[in-house]
Amino acid sequence: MTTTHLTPEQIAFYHEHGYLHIPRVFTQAETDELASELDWMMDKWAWPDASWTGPWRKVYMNADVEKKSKLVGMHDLQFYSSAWSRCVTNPNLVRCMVDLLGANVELHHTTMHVKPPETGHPFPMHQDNAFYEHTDGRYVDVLMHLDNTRHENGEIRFLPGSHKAGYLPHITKTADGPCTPHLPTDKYPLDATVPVPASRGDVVIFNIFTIHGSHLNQTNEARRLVRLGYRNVDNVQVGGQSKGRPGLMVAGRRNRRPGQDLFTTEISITNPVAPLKKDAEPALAAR
Ligand SMILES: O=C(O)CCC(=O)C(=O)O
Repeated sequence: MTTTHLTPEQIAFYHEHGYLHIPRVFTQAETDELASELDWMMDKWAWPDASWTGPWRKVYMNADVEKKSKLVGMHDLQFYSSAWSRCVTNPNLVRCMVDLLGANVELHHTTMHVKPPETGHPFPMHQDNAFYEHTDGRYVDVLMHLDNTRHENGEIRFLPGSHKAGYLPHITKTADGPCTPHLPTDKYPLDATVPVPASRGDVVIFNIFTIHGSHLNQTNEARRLVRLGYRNVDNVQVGGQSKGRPGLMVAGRRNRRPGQDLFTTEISITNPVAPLKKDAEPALAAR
């Protein structure tokens, strides 16, 4: 275990390029446990196909692959597995978040991204702010690696420095109707990006405005990543996934805004216990 605080060089790299690879944040034993819990959730809870929609699919996949390509996904793994609750509060990781976000840090969400073997879903270039819009850039996405990544299984790729331009308009509909938000493939091709391969137990982090994507998994093994989103607690969410939902404070305190009420204890969503057909869930929700 080597991570304590980020070095000044790491912090400067993140602010300059909008991403950072941090090796060995999790031990081998922690990673093994998280991987085994993730496999259990893939079997018992996850959407077997949470693929993104849009015209980009025909650019990055031929007709045969496009038909077969899938993404296995679900949100908020910490609600289903205590090992993943420990993951989101891991002291090494939280120290890194404090170094980048300030003393008061809130967990926003976690999302599983598993690219199944051979035709595992590519991601077109996009900014995560298109899915959970925030007021400013004090939001870090963390990709926790359960597998080693490389070109063949679709490692994460970034457009360095792209976070500095702020939030860009995304394609969200076509003539056929709505599609998953993404940037135009001709202006933002996947190939014109920097690959960041990483090892099991590493994290690769990036700013909510950093443009990124990844290629197809062409190997015969799944590529398992989980995204953990953390924000400075004063960075107010404007729209999208998990808006209005309080998150766990992983460092410091929640400052009270003038007139701010306490959180409600009422649940406003329904969560039927049965029957629940996993594959009946809308694909777009899987972010
Ligand atoms: O899992 C991947 O390869 C892409 C991740 C991604 O685009 C995201 O987490 O926003």
